[in-house]
Amino acid sequence: MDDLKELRKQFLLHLGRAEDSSQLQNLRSRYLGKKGEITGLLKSLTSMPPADRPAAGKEINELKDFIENQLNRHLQKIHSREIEGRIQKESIDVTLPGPGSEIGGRHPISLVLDEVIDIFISMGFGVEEGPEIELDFYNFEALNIPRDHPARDMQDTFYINDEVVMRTHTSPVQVRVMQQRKPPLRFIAPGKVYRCDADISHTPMFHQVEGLMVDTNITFANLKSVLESFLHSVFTPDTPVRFRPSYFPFTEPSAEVDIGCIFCKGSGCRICKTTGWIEILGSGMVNPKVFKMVGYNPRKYTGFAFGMGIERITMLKYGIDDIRLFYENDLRFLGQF
Ligand code: 2NM
Repeated sequence: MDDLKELRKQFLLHLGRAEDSSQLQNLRSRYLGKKGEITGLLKSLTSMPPADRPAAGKEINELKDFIENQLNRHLQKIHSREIEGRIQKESIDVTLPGPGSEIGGRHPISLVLDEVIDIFISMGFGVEEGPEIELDFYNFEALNIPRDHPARDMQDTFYINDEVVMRTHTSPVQVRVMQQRKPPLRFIAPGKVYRCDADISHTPMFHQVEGLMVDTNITFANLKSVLESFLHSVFTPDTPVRFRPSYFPFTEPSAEVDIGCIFCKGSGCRICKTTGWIEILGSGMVNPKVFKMVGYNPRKYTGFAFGMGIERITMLKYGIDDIRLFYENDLRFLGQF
């Protein structure tokens, strides 16, 4: 009996000193654990005279219940105190200013596309749009691109089915407009185009601006002056421009347009492959076969057309060397425009 009183006193002393839940856990195993004081006492009952056992067992169990209750109550108190402390320590000042939100900006392609459109608008061109999913007829057939032309190859064109493709250029817009209206015509067709291609200079989707001017007496001189004015506006007025003979099925004659390399000023570098010139546009006088396809009389009307890739112009304007940067949506890149 005295032992139990002593044990009870000793427990209360220890309990009074316990300050956190881990110390309480230690106390619990010290008194109630497998090798604990109470467990030891209960085991020692077997060595007592049988007559004394019930009374002693009752006393021990009462002490055991007491210790258990005390431990639980104390644990509750310590828990509340710990939570209270965390609430104090981790409280936030809701009146502090926030981190601020980032302000978005225009995509470089969108900026340059609008710049190109504005230049042509200033020269009296209208702006026309058309479907990105296009009939083979408008994308190829009406443009005098024959069935066996490499551009029609499955490797270059996304086919929806035999007659439907993702447009590979915006020329089908020009065909649709010519079918619907009579000359004089002067407009550009900006938009997304699709080709089955992907490397440091090609993405499966890119942006084009094509242009068309049709009337009586439109000549190659008109083509040269419009494109030279455009290039002097989008780059700098002193940028050299040259026209080089080329071939497209939809124009005859055709010309590729180069600008003097804006990086090395013509002396030759990595970008212009040491030629001093950078190819920037395709162009030509509309092929009479195309006029016949849309019901125009090719002996009455002439016209010029051209096409350019906006990604390429944007890369040159900003000195970007990998086209894929435009479509990775990395804010460290996009934030620079
Ligand atoms: C280019 C180059 C040369 C072009 C031709 C036509 C149409 F429909 F009038 F025949 N639209 N666009 C054309 C001509 C496009 O892109 C490199």
